[in-house]
Amino acid sequence: MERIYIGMGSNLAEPAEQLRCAVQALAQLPDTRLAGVSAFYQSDSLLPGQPRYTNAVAALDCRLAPLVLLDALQAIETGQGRERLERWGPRTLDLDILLFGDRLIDEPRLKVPHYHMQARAFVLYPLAELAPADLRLADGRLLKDLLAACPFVGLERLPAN
Ligand code: PH2
Ligand code: MG
Ligand code: MG
Repeated sequence: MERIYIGMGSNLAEPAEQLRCAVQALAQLPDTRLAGVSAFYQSDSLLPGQPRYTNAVAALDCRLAPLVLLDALQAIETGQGRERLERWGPRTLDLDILLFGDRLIDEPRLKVPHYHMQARAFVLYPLAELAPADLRLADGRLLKDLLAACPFVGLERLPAN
């Protein structure tokens, strides 16, 4: 079993409901145990002119190979109405593999640790709720150093999932 952290985001069609539905789907993946879900957080989109996002992180203990998991996540996104019209367009559901055990993955379809996660408060703060305080990414960076460099700005932690 490897510990995997999934970043979840939605800014269309009842985002919090989309995330709750995605959590149910993650819990049903084969060879996978859902180990935790962070609080939900709202923030403005990184791209102006889009609805606000709701984001969270899920922890999985999983035996699937990385690209098999990626296929399964894309199937969940598609099942929840994700349309791939433009890069960074608004979406009903985005499921990103943030960390995959202690693996560094550099495949055309999948880079892990997830690119840009170090600069995204809506990824780091929910991740920090689930990950051990001394978590070190496969590339050597410490989560607590990333958090220290990424202020908790523009994030609204919602009271309940
Ligand atoms: N995802 C994007 C673009 N902008 N903004 C927020 N707040 N949350 C996201 O998940 C997000 C975004 C593309 O993946
Ligand atoms: Mg994303
Ligand atoms: Mg994505």
